[in-house]
Amino acid sequence: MIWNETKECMSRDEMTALQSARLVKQVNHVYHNVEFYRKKMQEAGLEPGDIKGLEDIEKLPFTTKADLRDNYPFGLFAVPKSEIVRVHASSGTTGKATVVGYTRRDIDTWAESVARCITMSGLTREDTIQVAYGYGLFTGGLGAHYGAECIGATVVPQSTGNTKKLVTMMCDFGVTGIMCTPSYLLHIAEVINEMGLKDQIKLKSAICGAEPWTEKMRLQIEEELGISAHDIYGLSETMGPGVACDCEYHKGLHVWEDYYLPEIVDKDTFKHVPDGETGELVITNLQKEGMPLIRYRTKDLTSITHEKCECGRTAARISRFKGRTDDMLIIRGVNVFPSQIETALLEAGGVAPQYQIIVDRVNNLDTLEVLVEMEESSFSDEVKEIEALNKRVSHAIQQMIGLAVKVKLVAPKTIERSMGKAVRVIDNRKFD
Ligand code: DLL
Repeated sequence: MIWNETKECMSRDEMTALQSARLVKQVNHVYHNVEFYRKKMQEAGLEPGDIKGLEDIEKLPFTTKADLRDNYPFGLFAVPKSEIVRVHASSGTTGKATVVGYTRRDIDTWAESVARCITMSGLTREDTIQVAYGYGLFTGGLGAHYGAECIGATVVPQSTGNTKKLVTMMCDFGVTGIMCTPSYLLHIAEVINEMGLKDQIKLKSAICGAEPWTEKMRLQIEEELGISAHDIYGLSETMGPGVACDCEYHKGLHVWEDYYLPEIVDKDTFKHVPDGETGELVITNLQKEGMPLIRYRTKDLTSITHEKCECGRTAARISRFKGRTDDMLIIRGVNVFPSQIETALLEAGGVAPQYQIIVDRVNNLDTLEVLVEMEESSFSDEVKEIEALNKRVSHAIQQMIGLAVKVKLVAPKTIERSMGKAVRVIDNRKFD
């Protein structure tokens, strides 16, 4: 297995040949099994035979999050439902989740992608790994879990929640690896200090992702905990965590190109940009069976290099993410679109769709506050009425995005109006 021999890599020519063969096979698979792709290719005047290898990739149309939403829930599945052994889901822009399905082989492919990342961080079957991503529809928990089991490590499926308990177990179980969001790991480091247990932890490596973070923050984590911290990238649409991860040199994230074909396109023209130039990352699933995506526009901005890394690996590297082309926020690892909050406000009633989202980071934990204007008819001096409205609005938002939120109701017409685009989001966290 490749994750056992992490540094024995293919040459670029071998990789290109493998990618070409897999692309041709994948295009045939989706054309014959997914009406959406068949129609899209026909509209573009394409037949599967027109795609003979990587050189033809730009002929293929893109796939977007909207396509997933329009085909909700199972319209993009490429195998009979009986072959699907798992589904995951993440936030859609308006409340409808985007659903992904996996065959048994997909679960293995995914586990192997994550296993390669864990191995690259230096952890082995001798290690005990605490998985502190959320378990459930989010791909973080189970994705990390299966990857850690795949290398034969002892897995502690902690999930998120009680941080003191997590720290106690970290000490008692002799945990040597942790997988969680970087902001949560900084919070865990604080709790370790508060509990006076710094001397007792045995952590060696952390594999953190699911949200943007800076090199400065990575170094801070390494210093506070005396460990090596690695950046893992992925998205539920194309599988989950494990598309790419950085090695011990931390000079970009190695993409597992035999599974995920990366392209970087100009965010306006959608044409390929040269290596080193920033653009939108587009991913094609080369090996996924259940719901393969062809040229999926991730909306994540990065650049790519195909130069061999100092570590010896030949896998292309993408740079730390430089932002997104859309307005998606990632709050405590949860994806939130401002439009979801707007939808929740309209559903709750009694408030105007005039709002402002304020995101901050307090003690290394993200906080979310939403200022909402009351409608004239619900504006009153009755404290109880206002409290009831606040509760209803908070509940509606929480139901929609799955995160606790502090709602502050304000008088009608007090949120500053903008001449152009409304300023919906004030993000006080620093990512650069
Ligand atoms: O966040 C999958 C994941 C779980 C990745 C655990 C890594 C670790 P989604 O919820 O679908 O899936 O969110 C995907 O999160 O398009 C990026 O915008 C952002 N993201 C994920 N990893 C990173 C990272 C998971 N390392 C979206 N750096 C992606 C920056 C990241 N952004």
